Amino acid sequence: MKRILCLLVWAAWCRSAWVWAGLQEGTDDSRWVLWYRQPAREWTEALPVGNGRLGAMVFGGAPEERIQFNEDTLWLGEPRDYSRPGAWRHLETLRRLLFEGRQREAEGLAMREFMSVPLRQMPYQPFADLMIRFDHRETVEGYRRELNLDEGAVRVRYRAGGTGYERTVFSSAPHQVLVVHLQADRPGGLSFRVWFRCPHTNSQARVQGVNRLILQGRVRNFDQANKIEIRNPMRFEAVLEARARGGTVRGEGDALVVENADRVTLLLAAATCYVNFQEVWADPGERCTRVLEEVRRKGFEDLWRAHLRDHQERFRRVSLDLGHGPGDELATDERLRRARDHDDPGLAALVFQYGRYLLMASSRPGTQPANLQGIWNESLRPPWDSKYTCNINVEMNYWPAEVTNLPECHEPLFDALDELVVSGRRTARNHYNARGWVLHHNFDLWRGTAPINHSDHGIWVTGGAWLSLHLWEHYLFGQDRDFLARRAYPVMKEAALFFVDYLVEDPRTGYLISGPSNSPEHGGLVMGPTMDHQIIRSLFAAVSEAARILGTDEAFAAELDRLRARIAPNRVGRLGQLQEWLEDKDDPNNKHRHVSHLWAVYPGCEINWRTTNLFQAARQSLVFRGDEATGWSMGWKINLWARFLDGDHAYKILRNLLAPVGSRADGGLYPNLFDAHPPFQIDGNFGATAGIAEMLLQSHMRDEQGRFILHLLPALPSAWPDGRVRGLRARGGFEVDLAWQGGRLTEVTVRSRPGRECVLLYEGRERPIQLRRGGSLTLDGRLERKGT
Ligand code: FUC
Repeated sequence: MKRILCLLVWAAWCRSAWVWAGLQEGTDDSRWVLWYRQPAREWTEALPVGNGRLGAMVFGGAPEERIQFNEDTLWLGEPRDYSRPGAWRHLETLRRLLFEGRQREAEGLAMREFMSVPLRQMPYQPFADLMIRFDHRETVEGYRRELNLDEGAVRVRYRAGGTGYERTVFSSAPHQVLVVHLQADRPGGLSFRVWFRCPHTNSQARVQGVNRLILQGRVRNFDQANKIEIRNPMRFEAVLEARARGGTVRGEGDALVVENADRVTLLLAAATCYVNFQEVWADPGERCTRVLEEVRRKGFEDLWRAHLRDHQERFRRVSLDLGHGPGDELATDERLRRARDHDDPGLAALVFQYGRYLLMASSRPGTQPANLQGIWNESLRPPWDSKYTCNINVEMNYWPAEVTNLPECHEPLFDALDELVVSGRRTARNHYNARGWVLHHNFDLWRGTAPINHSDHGIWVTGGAWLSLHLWEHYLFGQDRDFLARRAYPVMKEAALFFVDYLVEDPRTGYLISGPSNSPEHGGLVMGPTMDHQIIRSLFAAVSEAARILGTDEAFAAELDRLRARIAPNRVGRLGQLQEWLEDKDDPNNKHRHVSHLWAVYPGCEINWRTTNLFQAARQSLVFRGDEATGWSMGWKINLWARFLDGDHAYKILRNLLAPVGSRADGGLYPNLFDAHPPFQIDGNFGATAGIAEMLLQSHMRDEQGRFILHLLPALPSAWPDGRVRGLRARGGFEVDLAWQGGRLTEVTVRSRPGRECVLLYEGRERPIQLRRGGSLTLDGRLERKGT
């Protein structure tokens, strides 16, 4: 009898704990869930969690779980300068050869004398897998695996041998640990073995005390070509602590064995010796111990609550409803397959929020920026080394940051810029004998800025200029003058200074042009690619405006204005297209994935609906490039069609993206909704999120008085007749909520933190509004005050 009573009490407790962990504090909205009826077999089916620094892919297996984890500073290599002293002596010859039309010779000379030392940068590395083997049977029932975006947690539930099991996994930003919480619905029902599986040969795991596992290692940098081991100071360590309620925990070999526990919390700390791009002296073991010491008195509930608070404060800033349909009821992989042939507005909204989730999980203040795979990587040789490619990719990662209300997630990029300035000054001096700083088309953990890989695409000079404009955008959205003065302006100014020294007069036209450079990855080394000129003009304009706002550098700003007017302008070519190069040689049948010369339409804005001819020509260029594309290229095209105010065309590209990999275009989504280049590359996810925002709200234009124009529903596709969005940000320091029905705006609310004027624009109707500091205003679809 007593036993039965005990069991009843236990069952009641368990139920409340169950509900508590799963639902109570959780989502107000079950739509933000990716879910599946089976564990992941492939890495691209596993579900990502991350706190910006420590990321994991949860496979959700039963009876064996694999949690593959990463730490964002575990890379090959060591601090070094990649620039080539004396390279600048060849600059004039390179230019002369290119002016004479001798591209091959120029590329050959550049390969010999002008490239980075060494030629390639270093790859990002996986850390290890946390393996858990349960002692229950192979066959399970009622299996469900989910990633709840609103909670920032993966949950797995099933029954085996009459017992219900649940595990919850999240990566805590406030406490810097990965938390794996396991429970069974039967007292003492939890028995398992947990161990590390590490892909690095130079690593060992051991048990420490009664409930800790330690993994220590060093990455190996083996030069395959020359068959030599390269010096490698990068050390790493992970510590796993098991806290069990009921039952026992003991070490056995290099594993921990848990027997007959009621519930268990596994805490994983992981770190490397990386301090910054020039120093690698930290003690990773000490870092892990400190993290675990800080959570010594915290129970699972404390960690969960702190995580939820931190996560939801950010995630819930924006909500989106694009309508509903049968897809809403399906498991995510089934839903994706259905989306190949059917509209699924709920899936579009889910992918939008997933991009925001992935940004929060891979880029938080104090971490490394999101790389080509965010922070998630299982390979020792990841595609393109999972570095930071700057001729579109790393920028696209940050396109959603401002507009989808996660501006602090932009910060890791700004920290990286501070380091890139140091390295980029050396490259500016050694390669161009120029002042300021320059970044070519890639950087890595060691902040390499010199031209890498091959002279036909590596010598592209506007990476730093483009990234500097991210600082400016952060200012435009947030209106934080202090940020502009302290962080943005110094970096932007020096980026511009480089081009003051670098730009060269075109002997044929007399314009100032960029070169040697290239239109990213298209057409080889040239003088005067259009994209460079667009970026440099935008940078000069931004620096000059910033100088005026800050009341500084008057002469320098005037010089930039003068030079800016002399840079080769955008040109319309023989086919009515926007020329990608100085020469009118665009091939209308070329479907190249890069659409670099359209930079001025998006993310730039010098070509816009006011510059009618160029706008039309840019549109024609995009038509020539076509709708088929891979991951990030689709992301870019969605934004471009949104800027061309063509919602249905933007939606057409989005539809190609919202389908299983390879089914509608080269790209598409994996079952876990990771975007495929292919293979997985995270930029496409971020491009899609930004693109959906750009379809609903644009704020890149200003009126004659300099007031930002908030263009409402500028590219709403007919596939989303009814919907609402809350919390998008607009330039000028505004936040916007929109509602629409039957394809028409029904309500708009605008809030202003700093208190500013702006102009609302909807279907040709303009309405200036003035908001007080912290004020808000709600208008109807005719832009009249509600109720009047
Ligand atoms: C750019 C692209 C490639 C790839 C690489 C990481 O260079 O042209 O397609 O995305 O980045």
